[in-house]
Order: sequence, then C-alpha cells, then structure tokens
Amino acid sequence: MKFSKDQLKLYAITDRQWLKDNQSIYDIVEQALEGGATMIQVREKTLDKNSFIKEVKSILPLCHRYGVPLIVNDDIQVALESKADGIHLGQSDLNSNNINKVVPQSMILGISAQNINQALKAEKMGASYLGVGAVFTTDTKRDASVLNPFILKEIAQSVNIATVAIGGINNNNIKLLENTSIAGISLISAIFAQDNIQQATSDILSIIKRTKF
Ligand code: TZP
Ligand code: MG
Repeated sequence: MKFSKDQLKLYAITDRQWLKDNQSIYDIVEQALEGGATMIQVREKTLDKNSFIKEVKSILPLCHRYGVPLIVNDDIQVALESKADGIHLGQSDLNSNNINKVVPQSMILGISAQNINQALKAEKMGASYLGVGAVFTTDTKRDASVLNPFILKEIAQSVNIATVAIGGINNNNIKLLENTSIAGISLISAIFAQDNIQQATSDILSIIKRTKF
C-alpha cells in the first residue's frame, strides 16, 4: 500500500500483554480499525518467527478491508515473508543491516529517532516516516527516555519526511503536542489496555481531529 502521511494520524501499536482470555491480536486490531485507527503496527516481543508471520498474514487482509496499512515491528524477515505493507525499525535494529538493500522501495519504512542526527540519518536511509519519543513517561517501554515537546518539534522540523510521536500519549495529554509539526500520534496502552478498544480509539480520533499538530 502506498504511504501517505495522513495514515500516521492515529497509529495503533499492538501489545499482547493486554489480551483478555480468548482474545487474539486479530480481534483487538479489528476493534481499533472499527474505532478509526489509520495505521496498525503489530509489535511482538516474545512470539516465535513462524507464529509472527502467520499472525501478520491473517491480519493483513483485515487491515486492507479498512484501507489501512499494516507495519511489522523490528523483524524484516517477518515483514517480507508476510508481505506486510511496511516495517518499523529502532536505532538498535539499524546497525546490523544494510537497510536499503533488504527493505524494498515499495515498503513503508519507519525508523525511530531520538535526536536530529538520527532523524537526518533515517531520512537519508529512505525512511518514509520517523517515530519520535517517548514524549511522555510510559510504563509500556520502561527504558525509553523522555524528550519534551520542544525537542519533538525540532526533530520533526529537521526533516522533510513525516513524524509520528510516541510514548505515554493518552486523551489527556494530546493537547500538549499541539503545534509540534507532527503528522500524528502512535499509542499502545491508551488503546489496547482499555476495556472498550473501539470506543477508546474513536474517542482519541475525535480529539486528534480537534487538534492542530
Ligand atoms: N517506543 C517509545 S515509547 C513506546 C515505544 C514502543 C511505548 C509506547 O506505549 P504507550 O503505552 O503508548 O506509552
Ligand atoms: Mg525495535
């Protein structure tokens, strides 16, 4: 699927720690899509490769029914074999690979950046978008250091590609990201840790629609 920065508006990232009994990642993704998520990332930190591939293959047609791209976190092999729309890589995933050689031009490429230097390098590598954060403290990724909205804006304005903010974002603090030059926000717990995932997603979407990033 072709990338457009509008897809970054409400970027939902899965986390299996919040799954309830009998729930699958497919189920929770469907609820987020119903609520209006504009991009989905499947992030698996513990699943074996084959199960990860199988899971992404099953969720891909679901996302496409909603016209939403599916991005795989970290694992290039999984992204390629499952024919996902894209891959998101952190700084530590960049060292070992010659990214341009392994990731096809047709794939959406997201790269995490915590400073301007990393942002410029990511842009040079051909990234479609930057993931920048954590913008607020978060229990989801305890080792993530927090950068303030001013730094977020500086990073976003240092490149020509789109930026999505991440980390500790919820209904109450989206407002603080106003005027930071971002294309949208990505969230895990504010969506997937909620009892009603669809409602949580559509509530956040209506806040985003009222916010000028
Ligand atoms: N990268 C930086 S912060 C973070 C990741 C993956 C976690 C975001 O999760 P939450 O629950 O939206 O704070
Ligand atoms: Mg990573």
